[in-house]
Amino acid sequence: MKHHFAKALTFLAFAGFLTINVLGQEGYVPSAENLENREWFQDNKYGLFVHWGVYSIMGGGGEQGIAEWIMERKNIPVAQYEKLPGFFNPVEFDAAEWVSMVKKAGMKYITITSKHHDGFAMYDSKVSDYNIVDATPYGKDVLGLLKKECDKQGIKLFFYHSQLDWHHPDYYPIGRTGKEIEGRTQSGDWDSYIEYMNTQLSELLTQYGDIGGIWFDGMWDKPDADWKLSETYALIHKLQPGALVGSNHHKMPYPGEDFMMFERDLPGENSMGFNNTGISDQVPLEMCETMNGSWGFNIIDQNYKSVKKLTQTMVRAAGYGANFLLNTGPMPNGMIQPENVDTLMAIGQWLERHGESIYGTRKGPVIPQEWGATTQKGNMVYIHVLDHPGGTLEIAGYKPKIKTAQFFDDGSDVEVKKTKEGIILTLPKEKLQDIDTVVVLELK
Ligand code: H79
Repeated sequence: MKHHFAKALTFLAFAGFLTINVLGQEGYVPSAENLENREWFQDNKYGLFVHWGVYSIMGGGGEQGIAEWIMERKNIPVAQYEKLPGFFNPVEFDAAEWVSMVKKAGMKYITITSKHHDGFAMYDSKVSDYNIVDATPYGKDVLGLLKKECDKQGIKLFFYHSQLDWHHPDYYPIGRTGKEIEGRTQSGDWDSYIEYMNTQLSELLTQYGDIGGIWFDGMWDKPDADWKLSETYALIHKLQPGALVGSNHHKMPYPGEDFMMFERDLPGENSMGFNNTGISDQVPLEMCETMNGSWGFNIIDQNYKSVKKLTQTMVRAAGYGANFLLNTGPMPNGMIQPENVDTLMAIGQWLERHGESIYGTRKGPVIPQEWGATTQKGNMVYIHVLDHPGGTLEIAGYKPKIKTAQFFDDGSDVEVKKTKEGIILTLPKEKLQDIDTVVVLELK
């Protein structure tokens, strides 16, 4: 009996130990500035995700579905991959042009890779020479240049930072990916790796002024490792209490995290198969999506999603109260793929006209349905009809007290009938818009 009891105690102590180590910042209380930034984040809704690194040179190696993962997917030996920085010379990179494009697109922030899984730092890092300033002929700190321009044009900058690292000698034991890459470390000190990562994060949080936040990815590579999240998150919140921390670990947010993200997936829809943990109602949400099938530059991937599809996804995300972080993989010369620029400009035009129904809103009273989604701002409700043949649209379970109901595009009245179940809108075919027929309800 005693023996069992002791065993149980040991187990409990061990479980507690694990919990403490796996979870983030226990007892985390976000600063006032942090809470303000969460509101800013939710009000501003739309950002540009940028996957740019030395992998961009390879352009996926002529294969669909490969870009920033090429080191792993093609098992390029570490010593050979290390040659890539020597070829990285994005002479056409123009931060002002990028940020102007972002502004015209109606985007309000940029989230760019400071380091992806390949371990290469795209900024001036002092703790390792494996970075754009020390290891490339270009020699300039592109993140620094971008930040200056973002400040000038009023765009927030976030950093995507990979916890997974196929290059660092102390990333040991190695995780579930990159097992076949020749030349990866055979031994190493995990604590030193965490320290290295924290030092790089300190650099990112002290070298560039106020940043929007850190977008972590890759923890899933070693689900059972001691990531010491508490330490990392406390460090970030100490250096910049306003910076938002998020992690793409496909779990409910840990304490210390300030937003929750969904990769290529509307919140709760789990179309990727790994976002199955539910939706937090504690922190802001964000969905990220690719314009074709790749994050980093892929030279053959022409599988572009239409402007209509992407805009509708943004609207549906807003209907869940989630931001939309739309990705581009800049080319190795530093320019944004022209096809992507065209798409961004077209979505920007839609937003210029319809932004009122997206910016500053929160999720609406009716969760997204086949036919569309709803958003809300004060006593204004925006019903976004995305997929409907016209005629009557019944919204069951919603019984608003309506003052006025109008089509957003021409201000004409919308016929609304109240029923026992909810409301029925009449949508004449000639009023339907190709992308989104917005009906605005002013509530009493
Ligand atoms: O940066 C982009 C991608 O490179 C990165 N996240 C986006 C934003 C990304 N890495 N992996 N994935 C996306 C999907 C891969 C998932 C897998 Fe696994 C990793 C499959 C097996 C290991 C995680 C763990 C999902 C399933 C198990």
